[in-house]
Formats: sequence, C-alpha cells, structure tokens
Amino acid sequence: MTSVPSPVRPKYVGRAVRRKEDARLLRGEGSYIADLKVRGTLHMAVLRSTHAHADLVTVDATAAREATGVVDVLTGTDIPDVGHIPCIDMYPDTKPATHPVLAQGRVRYVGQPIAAVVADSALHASAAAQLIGVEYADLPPVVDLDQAVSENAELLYPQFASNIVNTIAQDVGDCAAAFADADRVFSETFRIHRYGPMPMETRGVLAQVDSVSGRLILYTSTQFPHLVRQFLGGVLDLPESQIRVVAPDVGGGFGGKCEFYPEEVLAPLFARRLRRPIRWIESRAEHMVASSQAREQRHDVRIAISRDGVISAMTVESWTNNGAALCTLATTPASISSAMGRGPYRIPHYRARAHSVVSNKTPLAVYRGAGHPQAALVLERMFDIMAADLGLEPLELRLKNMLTPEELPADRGTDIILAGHVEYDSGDYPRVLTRAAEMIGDADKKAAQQDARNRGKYLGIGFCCFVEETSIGPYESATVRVDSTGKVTLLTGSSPHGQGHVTTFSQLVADELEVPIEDVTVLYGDTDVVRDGVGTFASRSAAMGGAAARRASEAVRDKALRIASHLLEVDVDDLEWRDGGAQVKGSPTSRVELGALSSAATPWNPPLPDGMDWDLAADYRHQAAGIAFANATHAAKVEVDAETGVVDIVDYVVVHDCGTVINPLLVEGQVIGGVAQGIGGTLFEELAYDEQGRPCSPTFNDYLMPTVSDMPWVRTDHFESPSPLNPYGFKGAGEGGAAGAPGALVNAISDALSPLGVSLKSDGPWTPENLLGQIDEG
Ligand code: MCN
Repeated sequence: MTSVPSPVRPKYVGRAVRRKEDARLLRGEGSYIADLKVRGTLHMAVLRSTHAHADLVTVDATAAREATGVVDVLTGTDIPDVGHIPCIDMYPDTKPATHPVLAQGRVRYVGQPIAAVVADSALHASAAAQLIGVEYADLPPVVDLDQAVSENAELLYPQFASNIVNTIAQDVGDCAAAFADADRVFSETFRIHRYGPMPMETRGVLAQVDSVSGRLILYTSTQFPHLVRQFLGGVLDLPESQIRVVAPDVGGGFGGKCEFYPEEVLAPLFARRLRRPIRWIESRAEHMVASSQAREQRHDVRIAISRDGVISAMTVESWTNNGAALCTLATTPASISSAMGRGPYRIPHYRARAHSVVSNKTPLAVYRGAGHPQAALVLERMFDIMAADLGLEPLELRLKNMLTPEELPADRGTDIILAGHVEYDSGDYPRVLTRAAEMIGDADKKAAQQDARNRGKYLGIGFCCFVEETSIGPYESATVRVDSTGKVTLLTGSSPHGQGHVTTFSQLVADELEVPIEDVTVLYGDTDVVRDGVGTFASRSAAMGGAAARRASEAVRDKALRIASHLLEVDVDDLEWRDGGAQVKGSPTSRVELGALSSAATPWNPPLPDGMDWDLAADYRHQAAGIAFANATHAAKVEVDAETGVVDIVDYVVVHDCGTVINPLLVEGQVIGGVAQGIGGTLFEELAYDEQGRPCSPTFNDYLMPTVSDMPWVRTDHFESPSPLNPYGFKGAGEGGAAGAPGALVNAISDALSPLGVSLKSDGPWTPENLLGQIDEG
C-alpha cells in the first residue's frame, strides 16, 4: 500500500481503531425519534391512498374530527398555499412533476398522503384517519415502464405531452462513424428491478414550537439536517433562522433519508397550529409504500467491437421508472448511470440518453450506489456476453479495454447533476481486477467447475469492475475548538447514521493535534450546534467532512503555535508541535500544553498579539476541486443447484480503492454492509406491483431481506490511490459494496448456468423460483 504524505506522523489514521460510538448504542442507550420524551406530545397519523391512480371526488373528515382523542385534521384543501416537496436535481428542461405535501385532487400512487390526523395517542390518530371518507374516481393505472412510454399511454400529468419528464444526453466522440466501421455489434436489453433502502429505524419526526423563542424545532430521522432546514423554510415560507432541525441517532438511511418528505412538513404545520409537540413514527407497512424506492431501470445497449476485442463505441438508451412524482433526488440515478456507463474502460465513442419516466408507483430516488449498480451490471454483463461470443476470456477482454494508470487523469466527457464533470482522477484499475481474479481463483475455475459437476452443482465465477463517483461537493464544514482542559471538540456538517464518523473524524483531529483520541468529542446533526453543513450521502463525508475537520485542526495547531510563541517569547519558527503541546526546538522542557494555550486565549488574560483572537478555535469549509473517483472489482463464486434453483455464494471477494484509508476496519465494514445489500437486491428483495399498481410486498413476510445465514464470508483487499483532489487523498467507501454486487452475482450465475443455455439479462431477484424459470427457458 502506498500512502499520502501527512504533515504529521499519523498515529491513528490508517489504523483499525474500534468505533467509539458503538458502546452506547449496543447498551440500548441510543436516542431515536421514538425515544424522545417531550411532555404533552400529540401523535400524527397519515391517511394514504389505497388507489394507484384516481381523482379524489370527496375527502370528508367530519367523522374523523369528532373521533375519540382527535385534536386536528388537515386535508389537501386545507393547505393550498404550502409548497411542494423540492426536487433539487432537476435539469433545466425537466417537467415539474413534483410531489404535493397532501394530494391536491388526484392521487398517483398507493401510499400517497391524502390527509393527516393529530390525536392524543398514536392509536386514536390512526383509528380516526380510517374514518376519513374518501371517494375515488379511478383512472387507468400506469405501472410498467414500457407501458408508461408506449404511444397511447395514460398521462400521469395531462399538462405534459408524455410520461417522460426528463431526458439526459451524454455525447462523446462520433458513435455513428464508429458503429459503421465496427467488425461486430452486440445489442441487448437489460432490466433492473425495483427494491430499496430498508433501514432498521423507519422514518420519524417530532416537531415542536419552542415556548421561549417561538422557533420551530424539528427532530427528524434524516441524513441532511441542514438541507431539511432549508427545504422546510422554503415550503413553509419561514426564515431559516426560525427553524432548528435535529437529527438524533439515526438507525440507517442508505439514501432513503436524504430525501425530504411530506411528514417533515405536516408535523411542523400541526405544531404551529396547535402549539403542541407532534410526533409521527412510520410503520414498516408505511415504509414499504411511503419512503423512496429505488433502482428500477431498463437499458437498451449497443456496443461496437473489433474482432480481437477492442471496443470502439457504446450507446445506451435507458428509462428510469421514477414513480408518481419527482422527489428530492429524483434524476440522480439516471444521471449517474448515464454518465458512468463506460465504467473503467476506454470506449472512446459514447452516446447515452437517459429518460426519467413517471408512473403510478411510489417515487424513486437514490439508494446506496444510486445509478452505479445498474450501469455496472449492464456493462459487465455485456463483457461476459461478448467474451463468450468472441471466444475470449472475460478477464482478457476486460483488461484489453481497461484504462491504465498512465491514462489518468482521464476526462470522460460526461457530467453528473449536482456533482459535476466526470474526470477520473487516479487509480490502477487493471491491478485491482487482476488481484480480485487471483483471490477468487479464476485460473483454477475449470477444475472447480468439474468438481462441482461431480457433486451435482453448477459453478460459476463473475466479475464486476466499476469506477464510482464519490466525495462530491459543494462543500462541508468543520469547526475545531479547544477548551481550557485541553479537550477538543469537532463540529461537523456531516450527519452520520451508522458510518462511524465519530471514530474516523476523531482519528483525523487527534493526529493533527497529537492528542489522545479519547480527548476528541464530535458533535453533529443539530443545526443550532453546527451552524451550516451539507450532510451525509454520495460517499462524501471522509473526503469532504474529513478534509474540513483536518484542515480546521491544522489551523488550530497553527494558532496554538502562535499563542505559544507569544507566551514563551520565542519566534514561532523556533517552536515545534509535539504530543499535544508547543515546545521550543531542542528544549522539550520549555513547552506549553494545549489546555494552557486555550486558557491563555481568553479576554481575561493580557492582550494577545495583533490579529490573534480570543478563541482557540478554527472554522474550515472544504470545497471540492472535483469528484474523487473510487474503484473496485467484485468477484463472486457461486454454485447453483439446477434442480432447486438455489444459489450458494461459495466465495466473494472485493478489491477496493478508496484512496487514503482513514480506518481499514470501518472501510471493511462499509464494503461488507454494501455487499449484503447487493446480495439482497440480486437474490431476494423486490418491491413488486400488480397490474393495478397495488404493492405486492407490504411486509417483511413478502419482501425478503438477506440474513446473516445468507451472507458469504466476504474477503477484501485494499489499494490506495490517493486522490489529488483533496489534501489527504481520501475517496469515498460507503457505496462500493452495493455497486458491484449485482453485476458480479448475475455474471457468476450466468457463468454457472451457461451449459444449460442461461444468459441472464436482468438483475433478478434471482429467487429459486425465478431462476428455475430461466433454466426451463434456457
Ligand atoms: N472511510 C475511511 N477511509 C476512506 C473513506 C471512508 O475510513 N478513505 C470511512 C469514513 O470515515 C466513514 C465511512 O468509511 O466512517 C464511510 O465514509 P464515506 O465513504 O465518506 O461515506 P459517508 O460517510 O458519506 O456515508 C455515506 C454512504 C452512503 S452514500 C450510504 S447510502 C450509506 C453508507 O455510507 N448508508 C449507510 N454507509 C452506511 N452505513 C450504515 N451503517 N448506514 C447507512 O445508512
């Protein structure tokens, strides 16, 4: 492993430091929304549409208003002036198919909020919600992607001429000429099914009006409290200064909680009307229809390739089923999958058209990996399909087309919304792939396949190589402050919900100031404590929040040295920083400790030299100079029982490069957690709908999540190609596990079953039943 030069001798960075934040959570002392105790709290329930597509003829709340314990009711007609949920990744020409807080005359998916009730208990609130009389006039539901874009499709928004509300174009080089010259052209259609984030803690909110200041306080289970403050201010037309947003412990988000939801508006509306605290906790059944869903796309792909396997051009037309409305991060999956469609390969000519399509399903947004898993699955399946046809080894074909380190940085000529231009910064993709092949035992595959056949099984190996956009801007904030006891506090705009930032950010600060890691406290997730920030998504926190934390610590150390120079009456150049204090070079007994330096920096003491303020603290806002691109290869070895359709993952390898690693233990955990979600999506999970647009998986009995017994022992290896885009070389690690698993597994299953004529063109879910269907067709 190479490592980035550091201004300090790292003591913690690079080490597998155990997570500081876990003891409290493991003891059951976490404080999630449902745990917050506020006297006088009322409870909110939401009445949701049971019809996929209908006009609301009447919404009669008379009986509900009179029901036991009910205090207040709101329907769509009560809040005509409240803004819609903002969509922040709208391209300029996107049709504004945004989501109202409560349905305004029409519902477009099962689960859409129609009315909300507040009562003295959660039970009374939900019982009363059921008394609201809704008369629906059904409209034809539009469920399927192909149906939504067909010529005579029912329009979800009749004011727009089509259900396609946005098309993203990426054009690089001259595809037409390259296809005209090609020896061979391969074309396929791939379908990616719908599944989504299933955090252990469902969503929840608690809103109250502060009795002293009159300000609104919103506790919410979110990944980005500062953005929630901004969105809520916009929707309610309230100055941000009148809003405090707090994300207490958040039990996982996986992208589903970097959305802004109607309940985050409804509870504040009631709190302001009633001057009472209002709580809402999403039930699991609600989560299955009312929280954002993910992934569903169709890709039509064409690749032009020479006889000896050099790819010259690729075109992809894709359609994302965005569901009923564009939510906060609606076009990001389409944007990422179209911009990143060529993965780590050269492919000089490229054309992508990515359509966002509305339908009568729950809105779709980002889920760990956003558009990467889809793009990687499509391209990596194509590699195996083409290799088989051309008589080449899958590995050989990949290596022939893969960008080498000498070709980086590489301007890819595409763009990602909110993130920017795609220019791969650093990495050694061939080395990562080669190492994964070595670890999974690709060279011995034939013997392993024969051994499996002798046992009545079919064995296959599948690879998935990808480059991943991480560490996006626009900035992240950090404040580092030293108090008079010499203890250090970091305030960060990152808002962790399982990633372990308290540990990794403490490592960074402790190294910079050379203090014990126990002396660092990390505060986050409260807009009154941390003045500004962006939040945690897009695997951005290590590179953005971490870089800000380290820069702020560096500034504090420089400030401390200047104070020491004043106190010790020596030139600052004659001082050095050692073990949390400033000392005279060559004279370690002449030193001042951090606590004393902090105590000196107060207005009580003799004036400090000009330009030095009273606080041993520093703010830093780290801005991104570009996107830091991580990369990885996943390699899966599976055995399939062709009689039962059961897939057994016998080995799983991830070789990953997220630049300079802060904490290998946490990075490993991130990768394995992501792989579990990729396995879930590929083998088990599906948010299916029937033809009427009714969800078929309303509970965990129907929506099958992987458990520990479904998990292989994931083996990892890490390379470090520091990113030149931040001073420490960090890249993101949070999504790479999820991005590569579908491609590797589907390739492995296809490889295993190729003797039976199976070549999978979808990411599943490859349940035994579905796979048996393919084997029968094969
Ligand atoms: N890290 C590191 N060295 C690096 C990069 C990262 O040690 N070079 C560490 C970080 O310090 C952090 C963790 O790895 O502790 C993930 O860092 P990063 O890749 O920067 O990602 P974020 O912290 O921004 O987290 C977001 C990412 C995303 S987008 C999803 S989705 C996701 C994920 O993280 N959701 C998660 N991981 C999750 N983990 C848990 N437990 N719960 C979720 O909801």
